[in-house]
Amino acid sequence: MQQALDLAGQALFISNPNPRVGCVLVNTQGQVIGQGFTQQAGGPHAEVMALRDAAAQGYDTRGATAYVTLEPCSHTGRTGPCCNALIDAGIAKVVGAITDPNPQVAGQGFAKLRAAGVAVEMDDAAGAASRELNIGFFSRMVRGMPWVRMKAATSLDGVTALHNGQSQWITGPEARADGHAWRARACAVLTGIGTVLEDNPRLNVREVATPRQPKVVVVDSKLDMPLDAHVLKAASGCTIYTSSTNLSKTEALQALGATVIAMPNAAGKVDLAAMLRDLGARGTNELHVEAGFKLNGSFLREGLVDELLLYMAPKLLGAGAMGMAQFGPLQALSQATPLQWHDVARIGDDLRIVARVAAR
Ligand code: AOF
Ligand code: ZN
Repeated sequence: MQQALDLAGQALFISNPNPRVGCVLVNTQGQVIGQGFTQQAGGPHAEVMALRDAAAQGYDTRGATAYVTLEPCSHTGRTGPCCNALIDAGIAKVVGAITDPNPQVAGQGFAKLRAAGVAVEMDDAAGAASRELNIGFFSRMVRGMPWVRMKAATSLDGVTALHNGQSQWITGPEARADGHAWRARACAVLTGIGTVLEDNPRLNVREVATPRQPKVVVVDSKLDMPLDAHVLKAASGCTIYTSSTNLSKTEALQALGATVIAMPNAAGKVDLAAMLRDLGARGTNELHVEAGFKLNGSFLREGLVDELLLYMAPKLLGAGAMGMAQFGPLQALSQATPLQWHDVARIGDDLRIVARVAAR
């Protein structure tokens, strides 16, 4: 099962919005006869890849055990049901890590296997690892919203930019490259119009090799997006959430290939919670937020952030500078956003902290 989990990890940049799944086939002599992991969306699932691997090597799969990091699917989506493929191949036993939260599967895969006489066992420890690897997929399936990961690069005293806006570069090249790997695993990278106007970022993945680029999402209340902004050329497309009804600007952006979605709240800003539900409905598992002070503050104030990905440089930038998010001022320490350390690592000269917002 550990081998299957390692294989699932190889789908990290590849399978979105499908979950990252690995499968290992072991015959009655205890020999590994096939391995596979989920391919790009619309491509074969892990089980089919493992069965093909076994067939390519001339192995007989009858009587074998399949270790799978997610319940084999029972439905026909873009591909056929893996359950049927396993049954047809004569697999005798399936060890599954966790039930597929997709309502189209949700236990029916295991039931179908059992009904066909296949023994089914669960490996709950592996289930926790599989869930963690697919935190965005589970979030989308269970909550209808992506897993929101907010990235920031700060000094040790939490400064993201000087009073004059200067912010490049607080952290070092290793942290920058690492940040691109987190972009690569996301279904979409989100920023605000302020960042687009200030930095004209591309928000694509450059520092690591990836077969697919994340979508780019911009929160742009008034449709201030310049028609020559880099984000409009995003390889996987650019989606703009707005509260503006300016038809000519909307049409100009659409003519450039952008998707423009009006989602206003009562205050005339973009309704961020509704936007997240819409992104969920559009198949966004992990949403990587790389925004400025104001939009970060709105996300945090509205309780919409699941995880902080913080790179901290060993330097102090002092007063008069900007923090990572504008919210507050709080009146009591009890109003703090409680976090839990999830992971701490040293990346080059910087610290990388992954902290999760604790349930209040
Ligand atoms: C599996 N093995 O490796 C993965 C599964 O549109 P489709 O046909 O690709 O189906 C996508 C759904 O299949 C996805 O939402 C999830 O429920 C399941 N993913 N299932 O048996 C796999 N990646
Ligand atoms: Zn499947």
